[in-house]
Amino acid sequence: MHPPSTGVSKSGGSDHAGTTRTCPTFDGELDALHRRIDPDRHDTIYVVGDAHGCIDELQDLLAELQPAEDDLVLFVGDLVRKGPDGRAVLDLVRSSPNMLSVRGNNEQKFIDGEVPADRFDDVFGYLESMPAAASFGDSLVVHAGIDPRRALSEQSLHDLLETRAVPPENGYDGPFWFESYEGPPRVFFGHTVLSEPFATEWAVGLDTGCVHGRELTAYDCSAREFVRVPARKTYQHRDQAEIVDPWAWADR
Ligand SMILES: [Mn+2]
Repeated sequence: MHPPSTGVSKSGGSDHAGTTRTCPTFDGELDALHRRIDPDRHDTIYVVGDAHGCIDELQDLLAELQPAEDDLVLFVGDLVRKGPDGRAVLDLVRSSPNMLSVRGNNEQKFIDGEVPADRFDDVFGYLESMPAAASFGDSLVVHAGIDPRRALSEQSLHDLLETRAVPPENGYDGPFWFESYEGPPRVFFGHTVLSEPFATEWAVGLDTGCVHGRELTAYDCSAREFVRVPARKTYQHRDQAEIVDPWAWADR
């Protein structure tokens, strides 16, 4: 039997979205790339998984969420690449006062000049301004995850953008970082394509492979539930071996 895929376990107990108990803190370069959000400034915070240019599905999701001006729509990054119109997704986020995204490994590829970013030349400054982490209360939003073997203060930018399985291997065979991670903080993440979203006391996985013809998912931190919209089409094929059942490890 799988645990329920929505909400916080009873043992979680606390109000993760609204109560400031522990402020996640980083050191070094990540300290400057950490955006602290005052949850009291927002009515509801929604955290959204990897959009990868799926602007139509993002509009569908926003139509479901109906975010107000005093809500915050917070993205786990990878707004761009793979899908139909990354520029449209980035433009929507950067022009909306109630939206913010941490950077994903795909934004970082632009920043590092690893891939051509011709259509993003004029917004390069915005890409560089994207934080690597955002936090509210004792919740933390990063693109990929954190290395559970080390303290938050010992994470690198690479850790936050690329972690999937616990090193030395970092592929789709696991063991995944969220199997052994115990917070605080509770970490919201994307990057690893999941067969369904999942929430445990310490991790909330939101990349449900929209660009691969699956779903775009948000977590409503007030209602403590997922909001999911289907992809309109498959923009990029993905092998089943690279889609993780987030609960498989719980049965091991
Ligand atoms: Mn991604």
